[in-house]
Amino acid sequence: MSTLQDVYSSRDAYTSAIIARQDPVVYAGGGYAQALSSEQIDAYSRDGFIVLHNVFSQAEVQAMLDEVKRMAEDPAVVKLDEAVTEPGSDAVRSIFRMHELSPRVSDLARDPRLIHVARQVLGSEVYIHQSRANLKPGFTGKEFYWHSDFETWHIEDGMPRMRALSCSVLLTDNNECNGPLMLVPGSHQQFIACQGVTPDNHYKQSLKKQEFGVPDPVSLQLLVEQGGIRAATAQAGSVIFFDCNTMHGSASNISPWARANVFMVYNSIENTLEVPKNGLKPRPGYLATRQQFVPLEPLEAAVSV
Ligand code: 6CS
Ligand code: FE
Repeated sequence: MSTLQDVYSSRDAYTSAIIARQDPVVYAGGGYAQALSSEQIDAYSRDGFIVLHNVFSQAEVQAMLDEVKRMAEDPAVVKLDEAVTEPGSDAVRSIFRMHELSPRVSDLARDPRLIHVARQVLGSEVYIHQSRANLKPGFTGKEFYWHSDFETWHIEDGMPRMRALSCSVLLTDNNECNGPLMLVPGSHQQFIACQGVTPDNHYKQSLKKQEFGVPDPVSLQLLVEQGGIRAATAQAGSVIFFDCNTMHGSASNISPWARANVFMVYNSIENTLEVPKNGLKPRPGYLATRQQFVPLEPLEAAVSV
């Protein structure tokens, strides 16, 4: 194990800190693959996210939404550890490992419209670190508090560096009323080291309602004073790509309109997981791939063979 101080240490003391990012946002100058234009790459690099509108057709979205709804009602799926319920109820909040549970989502993970963006930004081949569907039903869907995904993946999963990105494929319209993803532009340039000591098996609680690995109010206020908050409202079929360290969250859904998204987390094959920090036990494989780091084959290549 390295004796060097971890540049992104967090949850090891009672103080918080703001640490400048030590990693690129776009690797290899954005030249590894051609998917986003140079203007789009610049916007992603500056803001830490980009929204691409109408990437998937209505028919594609409908098929994926039907699949997610079917799975959320299938007792054989609901009883899996992969299915996480809302705090205080049996309603399904998230289903993890979607890219292995669903052939349709397995294809989505390798879809050229997603994977080439990930390859271009991360400057290498990529694999799926985590995938999931989030369901935020009308009236009762609960919030996700502000967080940086990288903070959790670094501390709880041992992801070494900031070289991963998420994409959220919108399966319903995300409007200002149904709890859309909110992001803090520019926040990916700062790492917020969080207070508190992580309890054992923290994921059982955090995936319902996260309380450790969330920013303190002063740091959050500073990030928002610098960058503001953007609600990523867009129609079904749009995709939000965001850096692993972009501060984000979403409010509850008291509107009648359901909000459902499928998330894919791509990690660089050069950034595979090490041991978790602070002596924590590794989380289960359905939250963080650590057995096999196989580069994903884009679907077009697989089909043309
Ligand atoms: O614990 C995790 O890995 C995750 N939790 C949240 C709230 N967002 C990203 C990721 O799925
Ligand atoms: Fe997140």
